[in-house]
Amino acid sequence: MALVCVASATLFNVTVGKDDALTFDPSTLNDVQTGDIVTFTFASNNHSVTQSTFSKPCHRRIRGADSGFMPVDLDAIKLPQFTIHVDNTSAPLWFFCAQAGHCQAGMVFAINPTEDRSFDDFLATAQKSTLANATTSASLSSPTQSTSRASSNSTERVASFLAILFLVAILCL
Ligand SMILES: [Cu+2]
Repeated sequence: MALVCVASATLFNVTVGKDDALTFDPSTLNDVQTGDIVTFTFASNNHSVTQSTFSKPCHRRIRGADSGFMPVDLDAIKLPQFTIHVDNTSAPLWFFCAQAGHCQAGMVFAINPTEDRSFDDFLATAQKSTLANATTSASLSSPTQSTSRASSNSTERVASFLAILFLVAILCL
């Protein structure tokens, strides 16, 4: 019963650094619903998937999701993965690779971009970002952002997983 309900979450797959390129493939996901799950597979190099904001594509978002760097051995048999449980889709979610220069090279990713806040605009802002700011850690200057966040650390991931289970339990009753 519970398993049937869990299966209603949609699973999305994104490849990071496919064919040694500085890309997320695909670079956008649309129609992602709360409760859906996005799994990033790191295919090359040493990338990250790090949550940012629309206006600052190459800055880590405070308390945003962050895989950290995911180095991939040249002869890797099992590629590293990072999973995000999307727990709020009231606004688009924005991400970049935190490796120096990669964001500026266009290594950015979006969930549910809109016409107003499009992937193309996000990408253009990323490409104009100054490199010096690429790895700036959280400055506590803008706590007023809306809280449309994907989960961040493992504790929060567990928490949102439990939240999903809880929702599923309610839906199944
Ligand atoms: Cu990268």
